[in-house]
Amino acid sequence: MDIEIVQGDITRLRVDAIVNAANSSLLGGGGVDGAIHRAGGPAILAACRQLRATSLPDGLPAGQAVATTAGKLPATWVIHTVGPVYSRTEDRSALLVSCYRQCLRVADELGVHSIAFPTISAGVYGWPMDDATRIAVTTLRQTRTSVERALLVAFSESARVAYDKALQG
Ligand code: AR6
Repeated sequence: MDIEIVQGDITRLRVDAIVNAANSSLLGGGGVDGAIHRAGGPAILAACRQLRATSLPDGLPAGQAVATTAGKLPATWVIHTVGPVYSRTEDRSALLVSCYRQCLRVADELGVHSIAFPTISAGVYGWPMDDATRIAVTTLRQTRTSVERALLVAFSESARVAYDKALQG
């Protein structure tokens, strides 16, 4: 899989799937989650509500992933995942690794060729940017998948620098 860093707004990307850093409720929030629902329109929330009413009555656990329509977005799919909240006392990195792996598993099931990831857990959930980007790059490199192209979306200059460093490591 080819891994590229791109700077900007994930909602603008014309790829087969974009990943949402959601919360377990799947019913929206701030950060990239808010941006995706705003730009994609009500079809995404309707699909999330449908999932909650059927297969996910208790919500989506951290480390798991599930796909919905991307509504009005240029992408075809939104793959929702729930990152772990960062803890200074407990190592939750296995859950963050799982987010990337599960997103690629869902992408494979959908026949996705290109996917874009935000820096899962690095916003509201408090994960240090250097570590979050290192885990993203390492996990994508180590996961076997049919996806051909993964974009890592840097939403800030500091994220771009961190990704560049992680890619060189
Ligand atoms: N495009 C790309 N990246 C973005 C965008 C965007 N439009 N907007 C923000 N980011 P966060 P989390 C970056 O907080 O830490 C929500 O309320 C942002 O700069 O969106 O996993 C959910 O509902 C950061 O680097 O997700 C959950 O409750 C990265 O995306 C909670 O936040 C992730 O930041 C999840 O927290």
